Amino acid sequence: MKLYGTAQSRAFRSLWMLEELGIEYEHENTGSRTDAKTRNYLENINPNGKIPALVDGDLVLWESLAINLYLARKYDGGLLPKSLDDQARALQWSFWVMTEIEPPLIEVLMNRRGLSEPERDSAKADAAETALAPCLAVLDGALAGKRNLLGDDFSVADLNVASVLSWTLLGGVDLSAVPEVQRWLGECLARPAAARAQAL
Ligand SMILES: N[C@@H](CCC(=O)N[C@@H](CS)C(=O)NCC(=O)O)C(=O)O
Repeated sequence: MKLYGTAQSRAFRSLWMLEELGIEYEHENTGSRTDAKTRNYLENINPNGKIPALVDGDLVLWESLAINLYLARKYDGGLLPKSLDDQARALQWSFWVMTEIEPPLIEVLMNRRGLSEPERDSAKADAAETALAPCLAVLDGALAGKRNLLGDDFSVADLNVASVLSWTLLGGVDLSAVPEVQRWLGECLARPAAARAQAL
């Protein structure tokens, strides 16, 4: 099994999952700008020219959170919820974080850190942070009275949502209005597997 993508990218999400599962894998430290644009990578790994990508036997898979859902299902590390209802909720939260949270969060991150200083627009970053607030409030409500998203146990739902939300720390998003999110995100990112993935 091989995972393509540097940990300083969305590949962190899948590296975190692999580290949680404790399975053997090869890490190809592919960067997004050049390595993911080679003819070989485009033809054989990911035609989108993006990272991460996973090769597991005959399966070549891209999209970070899809990779994680696959890994949780294939390798029993206890991260796939047991019931069909909770598996559906894991899908729901994964699609939600990609569609509702990631776009405004990228806007914050790019305009506070990613772009060169002259290109950054603090008004755009602030507007995107404002747009995030109702979504974060939804997450805060879902976490109230629960240790994790689907109950007591940490699952792929938590990993997928927290790995995207880890960018709130990089982007300086104020989480003080959503204390449950702050608590839960801190606990998720303090897991040894997350720290190992970050250090890769
Ligand atoms: N939705 C994809 C996005 C992948 C993605 O955009 N990865 C970035 C690195 S964080 C990339 O490879 N960018 C290269 C490019 O856009 O040319 C996923 O979550 O896997």
